[in-house]
Amino acid sequence: MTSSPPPRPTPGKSRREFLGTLASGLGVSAAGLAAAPRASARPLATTWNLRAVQTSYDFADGTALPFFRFAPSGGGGRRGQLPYFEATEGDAVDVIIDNQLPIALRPALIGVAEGPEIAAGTSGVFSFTMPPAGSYLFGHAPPRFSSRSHGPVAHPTHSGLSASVTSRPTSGQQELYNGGPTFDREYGLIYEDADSRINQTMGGTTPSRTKPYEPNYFTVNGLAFPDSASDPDTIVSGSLGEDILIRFGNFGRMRQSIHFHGYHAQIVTQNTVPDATMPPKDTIAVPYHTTVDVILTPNQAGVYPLHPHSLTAVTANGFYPLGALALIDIT
Ligand SMILES: [Cu+2]
Repeated sequence: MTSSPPPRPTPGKSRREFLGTLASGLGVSAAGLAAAPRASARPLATTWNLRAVQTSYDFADGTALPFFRFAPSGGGGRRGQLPYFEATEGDAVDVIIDNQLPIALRPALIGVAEGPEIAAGTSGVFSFTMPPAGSYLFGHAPPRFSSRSHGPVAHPTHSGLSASVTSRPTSGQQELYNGGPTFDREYGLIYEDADSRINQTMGGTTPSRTKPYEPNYFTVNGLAFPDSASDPDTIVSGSLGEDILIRFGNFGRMRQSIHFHGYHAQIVTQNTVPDATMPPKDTIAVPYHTTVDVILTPNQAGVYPLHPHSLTAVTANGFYPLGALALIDIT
C-alpha cells in the first residue's frame, strides 16, 4: 500500500491551522485504507509466540524513549506497534514467551488469568482458556492491591509490555458475542502513558521509582502522532452508514476520556459486559486496565481527530499536537 505520511506538525502552529493541513493531505492518501472484514469460520490460532525485548521509540519532539515491548513471533499479528491475538472463546491457548529483558516478567490476561513468573533471559508458557467473547488486555500482571478501575494504581518501574486479545464468539459470526451487536469493520485503539524518567532507567541496576508518577509521553497502539496518522490500523476508516466497531483499551495509569470530533458513538460493552444504558456519546471514559467497545455509525464524510480529552495526552513532553492523537477518515 502506498500512502504518503501526513505533514509533520510544527510545534507552535495553531491547532486549527494544523488540522486543516492534515485533512487536506489525507484526502489524497486515504483511499484503500479500509480494513478487511473478518472472514467468518476462519480457523483461529491457539498458540501465540511473543518475545519480550528492549526497544526505543522516536517521538516527534526529538526524544528517543526506551520501552520494554512484546514483539509477536508467531500466531498473532500487530495493531500499530502492539501485538494482537485472537482466538475463539473456550479454546485452550498457550502463550510462549521468550523473555529477553533484564527483568523477570509475569504475563497476565488482565482481569482473567495470570501466568508464571518468567525470569530474565528465559522462556515460559502461560496457558489459559479463552474467556467469553470480547476485548481484553494482555500485559504485565498488576500488583495484588490494584483493581481494574478504582483505587490505587500500580506505580510502574517499566512500561510498554502491552498487547490486545480478542475473544471471538463460537457462532463464527461477525458479532461482538453470540447474538450481540454486529459490525462491518473493526479497529482496536490501545492507549498508554509513560514517565520518561522511568523509561530512561529501565533495565538498569537502579531503576527510577520517581514519585509522583507524572506521564509526559502518550501513545495509541504504541504510536505517537504523526506516526498514528499514517498507520492503517490506527486511522479509523470507513464509509457512511457502516457500523464500525472500535475496541478501546487503556494501559496508561492516567484515566482517559476519548473524544470524537464530528460523531457520536454508541457504547456496547464495558470490560466485556454489555452496556446499552447510555445514548450515543462524543466522549468515552476508558480507565486504567479497562476495555470499552463502541460502535460508530458515521453520518457525515470527512477527516476528524479522535483523541484523549486531556490535552496533556495529546502532547510529547508538552509539544502539541503530538501524543495519542488518532484520526477518523470517512468517505
Ligand atoms: Cu478535540
